[in-house]
Order: sequence, then C-alpha cells, then structure tokens
Amino acid sequence: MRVRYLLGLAAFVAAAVAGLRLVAVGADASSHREAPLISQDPAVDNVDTYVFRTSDAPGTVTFVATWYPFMEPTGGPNFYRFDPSARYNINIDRDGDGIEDIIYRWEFSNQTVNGGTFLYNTGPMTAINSSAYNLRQYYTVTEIISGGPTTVLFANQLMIPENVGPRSNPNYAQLRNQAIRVGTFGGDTIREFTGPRDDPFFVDVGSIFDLGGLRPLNQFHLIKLPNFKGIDSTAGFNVLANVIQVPITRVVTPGCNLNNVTDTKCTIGVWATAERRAVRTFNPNGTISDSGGYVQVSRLGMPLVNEVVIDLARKDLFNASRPFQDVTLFGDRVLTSELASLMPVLYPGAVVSTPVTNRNDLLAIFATGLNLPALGITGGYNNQQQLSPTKPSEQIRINLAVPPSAPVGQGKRLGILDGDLAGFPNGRRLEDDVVDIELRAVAGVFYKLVNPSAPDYNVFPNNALTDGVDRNDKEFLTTFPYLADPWDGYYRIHQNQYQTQAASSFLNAAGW
Ligand SMILES: [Ca+2]
Ligand SMILES: [Ca+2]
Ligand SMILES: [Ca+2]
Ligand SMILES: [Ca+2]
Repeated sequence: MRVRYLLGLAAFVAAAVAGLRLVAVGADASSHREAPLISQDPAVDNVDTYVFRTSDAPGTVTFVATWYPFMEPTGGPNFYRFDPSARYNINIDRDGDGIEDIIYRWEFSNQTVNGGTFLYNTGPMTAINSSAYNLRQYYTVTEIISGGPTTVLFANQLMIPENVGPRSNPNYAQLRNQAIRVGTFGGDTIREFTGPRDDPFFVDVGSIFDLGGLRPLNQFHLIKLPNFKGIDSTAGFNVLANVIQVPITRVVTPGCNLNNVTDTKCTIGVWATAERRAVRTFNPNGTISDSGGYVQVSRLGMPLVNEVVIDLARKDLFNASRPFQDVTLFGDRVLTSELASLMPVLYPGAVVSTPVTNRNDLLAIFATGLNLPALGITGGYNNQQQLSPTKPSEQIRINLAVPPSAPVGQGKRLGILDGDLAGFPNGRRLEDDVVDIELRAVAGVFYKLVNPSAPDYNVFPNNALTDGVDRNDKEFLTTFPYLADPWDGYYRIHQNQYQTQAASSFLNAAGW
C-alpha cells in the first residue's frame, strides 16, 4: 500500500511539475519545463498564449504569445532576445479542422552598434532609437492567409530594450509607448508590440512542486503542513512577448454576426508555435550557422495540455505536432485523466473522487469547445460546429460574439465558473486564474454542465481547489499592450514577495 501511495505521489508530482510549464526558480531556466527537448531551448519555449476581445478598442481581438520562462531581470550584460534563427507564430483556425488559416509571424535580426565594448547600453536610453542602445534587435511581422495574400505588416522594427535599471532606462513607459506599432491595412487598423514584459502568469509552483501542495489546503494534504497564503513563484520575472490587435472581422469566418452568440462562424481556435531550421552547424571560429527547412519545435494552445494530458514519452512529439494530428497521435490520452485519479490519493478524504475515464467534459474544454445549454446558451458556445462531426484538436477556442465583460485585466478571475462568459475557457484573458480553473475542472466541476444526468461534482472542496495565488504581481495596463512593463534589474529583490505575503510564522520557519 505504501509503495502504491509513493508511486501515486511520484506520478502526481511528475504531472504537476511538468504541469505548470514553468521552470524552477533560476536564471538558467533549464529544468522542469513541459517537455525534455524544449526545456533545453528557452528562447523558443512558449510560456503562455492568450486571446481576448478588447474592451478599450471595440471590435478588436488581441493575441499574445509569451516566450522564455523565468527571465531574470538582472541577466546582463547580454540580457535576453528572440532568436534570429527561429521564427515565431500565432496560428488561427477559423473552421475547426485543426489546420491554421491565418498566421501572424515574427522574425528577428540582431545589430551591435559598437562591438568594441561589452556594454548592452553605453549611456541612458532616453528614446527607443537612442544611440546608447548598443545590442539591438529588429523584427518583421507578416500576416499569412491560407489561400490569400501574404502581407508584411511591420518591417524591420527596432525592438524596445530590456529594462536594465533607472540609470539606463530613466523613463521606460515612454520607451514602451514609442515601441507600439500602428498600421492600416485595407481599412483595418492593426496594433503590435514586441519586447520584454512582466510575466502575466501567476502560480504557486514552489508549493505545487513540493508533492502537489496547495498552501491554503495544506491541512487536507496527505502530508500536512500549516495552511498559508499562496506565493507567486513567477513574481518579479519577465518574459518576451508578441502582442497583436486586429479587427475581429479580419480573423473570423466571413459572415460572422457578432451580435449573435450562437453564430459558430464567430468562433476561432488559436495556438502559438516556434520553428527552427533543421540543421545547426557550430563553426571553428565561434559562429553558428543554421540551414535547411523550418521544423516546428514548440507548440502551445490551452495551458496544461502537454503537461498533464500528454505522457512523457510523447511530450517532444506534441511540440512538433499540429492540431489536426491530435486524434491520431494523442487520442488515447484525452478522455482518460491521470490527474483526476491522483487527486483523491493526495488529498485523502477531502477531494471527492471523480470519473477517470470518458471525461467528455475535459475533451470539450481542451479539444472541441463547450456547449452550455445548462447556462441557457443553445447552438454551441465556443465549439466549432462548422464541421460535422466536430473534429477534436487542442486549441484555445473563443466565441468572439461574446462581448468583453470588463476592462482589460479586470474580468472575473474564475471566468465561466463565476458566470463571466467572456473568460477562460472562452479564450484566455491575462487575469484568468487558469491554474484554479483547471484544477477545479479536473476535479469535475464542469462535469454536470456537459453531462446533465450525471452526479454533480461541483461540490466542496473540489470547487474550492486553489494554489492561493489569485492575481498577477503587477497591475496590467489599461491600454495596449496591456502586459505590464518588465521588472528592472536594479530594484529586483525576489525575497520581497515572501516578506510581503507570508505570515511571520512562515518567515521564522524559513529562517528569516
Ligand atoms: Ca513551453
Ligand atoms: Ca482551418
Ligand atoms: Ca508577473
Ligand atoms: Ca490561482
């Protein structure tokens, strides 16, 4: 029995560790990410993907892809940049076949203004094109429409520098505003921003790594500890971000009626990918050259899928695969939830056991989109019923006919679970607490919505599972690009988060 428990714990931890796709706290960001190969290649490692309707810009949708997990703000003198040998994509499927119909693509090039110094910047950077900005990166954004035109939206744009500190960046907000690109294409206004940002994701991965612990529920755990507030493990870390905002009519199936939430033409699916060239050569003079065709090395739509749903043996394959292949390659993993079987083991006598097999509620959330007649929405909520039968594939689905419910960053963190139909899993907003929502989803709180005649698992504590971290550590911006400015290297002290959030007994236990 004891061996079985330990095996269960080990499996849960493996799932949870990989599950939150974030690395252990450390500047090298080299471990614990969701798949073996991508964990060695952080510059092309997707951190998160977001898509939401934008309340401050009516009629638009905003897409966000973040990269480079746990970017340490003090990481000079080279700091962090996108990889010029890779290309970064946000993919949109508008008919539900698992094949992208629109791609927004970012490609990069580097420039060193003065190679005779080791400095990232040679003085204060008071404007984005300051001559003191030495290690520069430029980027081009292209829109590729399947069967339609390819349009260069923004060519050779200078990327905003890192937030080095108050001497180097006396007014970072000013630089950020200079780095917002705006263009008009066929009458459509498109906004774009690329560069370092505060990581908008929030999670207590430090506790979850420790045998699946949820600090506020420590007394329910198999191995009890005093209850505590959650601690945001990503607090004070940055990511690299691509943010693009376009009119909804540019990305949905033509004819979508945005005043009709039952119009399936208004639902799209979204995921981000990174691609590298097939061959890399390390040259004797210290340079690297890449050649050959592009190969996909990273993929991220819905949070947690490659981490908890896909088994270790196929995680690298998932990163190389495309949504239309999901049923063939991973179909056996979708309807059976390994994590659901482990929750009652880890929280014995507390978490109510939920079905492990035939989890069509999880299939709907992750792979087909939801129908919610129980909430009075008939004709589909965010499933893509343009195909019959619906073809399952893992994407973030969003019904863009659902209007925004709040200013950007201020929706209800539990989204649909709190009656906010504009929130996760209808798209994904910055403020959506996807860790809590997905913990509760695995614990069955959506089960009865999808299976009306089934028992109700939306009961305590299944519907109260939480890591205790409810929001980001920085306020989101109320206007584009919404993600908060990156933490700077000078003022960053990671211990601050513990000292402001933890109880004195916790600090004593930690030896502070
Ligand atoms: Ca990743
Ligand atoms: Ca398609
Ligand atoms: Ca943050
Ligand atoms: Ca949370």
